[in-house]
Amino acid sequence: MNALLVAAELKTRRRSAAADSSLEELWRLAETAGLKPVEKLQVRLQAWNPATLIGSGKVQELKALALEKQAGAVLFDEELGPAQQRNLEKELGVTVIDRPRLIIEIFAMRARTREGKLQARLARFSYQLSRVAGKGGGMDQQHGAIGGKGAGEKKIDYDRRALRVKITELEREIEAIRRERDTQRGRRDSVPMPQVSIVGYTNAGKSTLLNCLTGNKHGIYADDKLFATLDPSTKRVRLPAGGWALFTDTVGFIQKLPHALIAAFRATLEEIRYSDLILHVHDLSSPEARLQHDAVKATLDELGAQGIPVINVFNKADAVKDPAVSAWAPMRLKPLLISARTGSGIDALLKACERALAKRWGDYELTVPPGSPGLVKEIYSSCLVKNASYGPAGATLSFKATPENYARLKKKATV
Ligand SMILES: Nc1nc2c(ncn2[C@@H]2O[C@H](COP(=O)(O)OP(=O)(O)OP(=O)(O)O)[C@@H](O)[C@H]2O)c(=O)[nH]1
Ligand SMILES: [Mg+2]
Repeated sequence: MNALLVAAELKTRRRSAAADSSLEELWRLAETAGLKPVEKLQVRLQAWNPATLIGSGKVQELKALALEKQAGAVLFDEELGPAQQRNLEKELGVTVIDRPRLIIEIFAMRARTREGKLQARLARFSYQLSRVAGKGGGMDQQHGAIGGKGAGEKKIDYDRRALRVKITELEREIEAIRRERDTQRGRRDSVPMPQVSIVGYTNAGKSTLLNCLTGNKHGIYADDKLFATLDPSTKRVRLPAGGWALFTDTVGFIQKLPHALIAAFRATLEEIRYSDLILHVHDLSSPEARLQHDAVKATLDELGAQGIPVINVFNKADAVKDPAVSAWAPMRLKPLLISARTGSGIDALLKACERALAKRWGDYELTVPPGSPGLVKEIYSSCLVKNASYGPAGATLSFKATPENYARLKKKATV
């Protein structure tokens, strides 16, 4: 279906690069949703029109253009009020979709796991609820006799209740899946490998990076699409000194990520808060790297991940001619330039991960009595072993480990 794309801003405000990039991104979002964008318009307004966002003259222009381009949908980069959306649909005679709804629909289309699907449905219902719960403001509430409720209002009450019931059901189901995962995490923590979260703007190359780290090019799905990944995947990665860490690739972020989505994906995104280290992956080749950095930073803060150490990784270094001058990577972020495609900079990245993780790790020594090869192996896989000597009392290993892991291993060595 052909789609027209519209971004509106006030004339009183300076033309912003952010608005241009946001409209550019809407184009890609439309394609991801399976629509065929045919034209994008930037409308500059004297004032917002409460009924249709843009003025009636502009609406007529749009209508003519939609006809000419045979567009079945008009996409707005701004969030539309429920009444605005309805009025515009009536006037234009085509489907009208705003940016939050488009992103939510993409999530619903791309979710693969049960949890992902439930979360996408939850986001859709919360978004709908936020629209029927809006106070007055142009809603078609038909007030009846004084004291009684009009038919319109009763219907709104009914819709609201029905949505709340669905939302509660979905939240319960997601909570059950989440509890199951917490139990799994408990199990995972019994071999406490350090946890590293790979986060970043959508399409920055997070999944490609994880594939590169595991040496399996076709391990997880990576594609030149927005929101290629919705469901997180965790892989074991070997660090240069021989220990292992768990790296998790997760859903990407975007400017104006709808709140309903963050809320619905909270269970998935909260995993980030449990990690020992965050790799914030940037797309060095994007002219919007700076905006994207800010959007990711804001979302991380919203998720409560402020206290976790971050390594700022700038990916796709192969795609820029002179990374040092042609791209945005300020020194204060201590940028680490890599290419997940060619593998350049990956060794340095793993070393940096190891160093960052080692800060949480202390130096320990443990003697494992003879006849426990399993325990020695476990120390090698969950710690950074620096030295090992063998004597009649067993194997004496000195290593770096988290305090929790050392306590656990010590208990095993003494039973
Ligand atoms: N030139 C170049 N392209 C890369 C590099 N890393 C990833 N890409 C490409 O960038 C696109 C997006 O990569 P993904 O790994 O799917 O990105 P992502 O961050 O996981 O994206 P989402 O899951 O959609 O949020 C793909 O077409 C990759 O081939 C790189 O180092 N250099
Ligand atoms: Mg991905």
